[in-house]
Amino acid sequence: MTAGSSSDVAALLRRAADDAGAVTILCHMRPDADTIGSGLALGLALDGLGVDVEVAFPGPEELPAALRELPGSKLLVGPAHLVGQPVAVSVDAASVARLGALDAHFGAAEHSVVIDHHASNPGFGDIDFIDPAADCTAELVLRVLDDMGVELDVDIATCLYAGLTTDTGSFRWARPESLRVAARLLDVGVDGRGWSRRLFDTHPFSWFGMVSQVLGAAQLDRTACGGEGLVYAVVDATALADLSWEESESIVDIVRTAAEAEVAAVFKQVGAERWTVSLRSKNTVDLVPIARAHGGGGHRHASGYSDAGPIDEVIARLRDSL
Ligand SMILES: [Mn+2]
Repeated sequence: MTAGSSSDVAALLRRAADDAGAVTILCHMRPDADTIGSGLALGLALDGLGVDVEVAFPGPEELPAALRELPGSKLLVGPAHLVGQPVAVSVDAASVARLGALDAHFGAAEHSVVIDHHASNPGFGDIDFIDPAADCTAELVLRVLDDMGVELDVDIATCLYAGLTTDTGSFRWARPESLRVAARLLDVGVDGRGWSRRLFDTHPFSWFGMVSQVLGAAQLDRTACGGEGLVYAVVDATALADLSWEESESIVDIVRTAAEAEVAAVFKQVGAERWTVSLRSKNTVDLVPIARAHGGGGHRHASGYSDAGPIDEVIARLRDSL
């Protein structure tokens, strides 16, 4: 693996375009707006240059409804129909494990590229363009597109904007560069108001009942984390009922507002005794080593991992590791 720059990635993709080549773009499991937005933006740009493009994410979860409305979703291919092209690009995946079963396509490519902004990313491609100083992978894709000389259109800009606004919490923790990029994308014609509503402010009515149940049972452990406090909630299969999996993703943004706790956790049931854990911290606690200790990864103030077993044991394991 080689630490690479946006211009290294741009040169490789420019060669693919000049040779009428083919590129596979891989997004991470439990796909969010940054991985899909980054993948589709890059896919649309390459498609416009005559490259044969396929974009995919691993199952079993389906694409969140809001992301199905993104331009370029026609480029998405189900895992079973993926060809696996000579150039493979992983977007927003913090490790090869986040590609699930699609890792085989990444490993089999003649040229593999990692574009990501997770601090925990060890690098797993032939070219690793990883910048933890970026708020989102979409910004890194934009740097590649700029280096390729691609002119932004509203469809590409919309996909980038979806990743940007999601990974900055609607710009709440956006760095100056992210706001400059946002202005540029809005100038191209992105419907910022509409995408905020679709991405953050739209839920089925039954989401209210799930939130009520889950928050009503949330726990505050003031002594955890060296006295800095842990607040947590559990979204089990019963609570989620027939809601789509992505409806549980917003819970952590409510739970983390508890004034009494530095760390917030949401345990989401994904199987009989299988859980994904979302972690958030406010100031002092760096979540990267904690998530890594559980086999996961992420950012300083937002990370996650998977665990298995009875929920009481899963919670205890987290508490003991803080
Ligand atoms: Mn991201």
